[in-house]
Amino acid sequence: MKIGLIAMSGVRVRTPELAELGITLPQFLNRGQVIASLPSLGLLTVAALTPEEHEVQYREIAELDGDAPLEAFDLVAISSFAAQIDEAYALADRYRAAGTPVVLGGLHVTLMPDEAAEHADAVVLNGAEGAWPRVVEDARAGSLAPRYEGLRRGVFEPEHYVRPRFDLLADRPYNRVTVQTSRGCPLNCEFCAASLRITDSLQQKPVELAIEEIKAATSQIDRPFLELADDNTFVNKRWARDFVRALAPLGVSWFTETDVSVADDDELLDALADSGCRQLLIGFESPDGNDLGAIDPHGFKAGRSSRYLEAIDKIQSRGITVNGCFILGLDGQTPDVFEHVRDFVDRSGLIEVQVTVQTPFPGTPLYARLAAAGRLLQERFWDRCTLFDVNFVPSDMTVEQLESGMRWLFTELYNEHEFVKRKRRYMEIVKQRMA
Ligand code: B12
Repeated sequence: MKIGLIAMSGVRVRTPELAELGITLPQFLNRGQVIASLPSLGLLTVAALTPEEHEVQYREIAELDGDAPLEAFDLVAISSFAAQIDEAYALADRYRAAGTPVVLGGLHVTLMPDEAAEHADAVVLNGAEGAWPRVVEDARAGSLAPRYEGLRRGVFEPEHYVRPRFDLLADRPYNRVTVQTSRGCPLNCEFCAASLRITDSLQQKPVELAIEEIKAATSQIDRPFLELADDNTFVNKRWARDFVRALAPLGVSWFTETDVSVADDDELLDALADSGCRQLLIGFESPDGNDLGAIDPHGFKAGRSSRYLEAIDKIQSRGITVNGCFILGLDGQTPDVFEHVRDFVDRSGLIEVQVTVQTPFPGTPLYARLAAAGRLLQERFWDRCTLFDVNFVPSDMTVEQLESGMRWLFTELYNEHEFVKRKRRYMEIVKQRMA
């Protein structure tokens, strides 16, 4: 069979005022373009799980063109997150109308399988591992089942693990590549709609496997930049130290997402500095720490918030920038929060900042809680699951206050003057440390 693997790969903001800001604020736009060039690691994994006798073609669609002729395949597999799922469904409907069987999978499909099943011959829940070879066999035999369940644990065990088909990226003009070293995260934040939702517990790749994969992923790219597609890379500090030391000799520049406890481990921080790590993205969520409530079920972030500044300093003084993330619209936040975030960023020396709005992704505990309280603006708003569009009624401000406050904060943080100021301050911190 000739199998088409199609990734919906756009970036999205629906609220027009914010979309315009994105276009006019250079720093914000640049980051958007960099991120938008990341491939679908999910489908590269599906490709690797495909028995060799079948041909696979990997495609990315950023903007759906409903009139474009359909490329001919014997089987189509589509991956999308919530924001582009309606486009994925529209494409699936077109293929099915043309007689081509369609399989849908990924995070959103796992969380909303009944909805997805209306647009597919088969849906795959959880990881493709443990399911995809059966799907292909059944499709070849013309007997697809409506639903398959892939693995929620053991995905990196030798009997299930496959190395994603990075060779399918050979001709791409981008130097960014992703590798996943773990799936899941013990923090279990209420809002999380990432790999935590397709795993029962943290799944960690053995160090050697992760390193071999990184070598494969970076080998065919000129000056590669590696982004780890993990939810929280350094949960296990012993694993982290071993991994980072093994990564250093590869000479790759890299980035990952983790929690603030990375700053508790000086040995790890020193190893990170020597390993080519350029930036850590850390979810601080709130500058105050007293408004985290249900989003922080174990009180992990609230308990550490008084030491955020110290943590940022410890990391950045080693020459690794911190991209600090803050969520706006949390319960208990009043309109003061926008100034609080701006002031915190000012005091912290953070060089990069990511502010997003609390987003009730379908299938998450946050969605269930806000729906039960009648606080969702619409019941179905998947195309607005962008992390920038407001979809719920905040507890202590109006929707309009949240939207306009976000716009204000965007212009305060993402402008050339502020960026240069933050960069200078960062250079000072690094210089002091070196002295
Ligand atoms: C890389 C990335 C991107 C790339 C995606 C490239 C692509 N086409 O896949 C780009 C930059 C384009 C992107 C865009 C966006 N992203 Co993004 N992105 C990520 C990131 C960093 C890593 C994802 C990844 O590679 N995971 C590793 C792979 C192996 O896992 P996986 O995709 O789940 O695949 C496994 C299973 O799900 C399954 N599977 C997946 N697809 C399929 C398909 C089939 C047929 C089958 C059988 C199985 C299967 O098998 C795979 C192997 O087990 C995550 C954050 C994170 N740390 O995970 C956010 C994340 C996925 N993104 C997110 C968001 C919100 C966005 C944007 C809306 C941002 C914006 N404002 O534009 C857009 C939406 C794009 C869309 N298509 O809807 C959210 C999504 C939440 C959700 N449930 O929808 C995440 C979780 C981040 C977050 N903060 O919450 N993103």
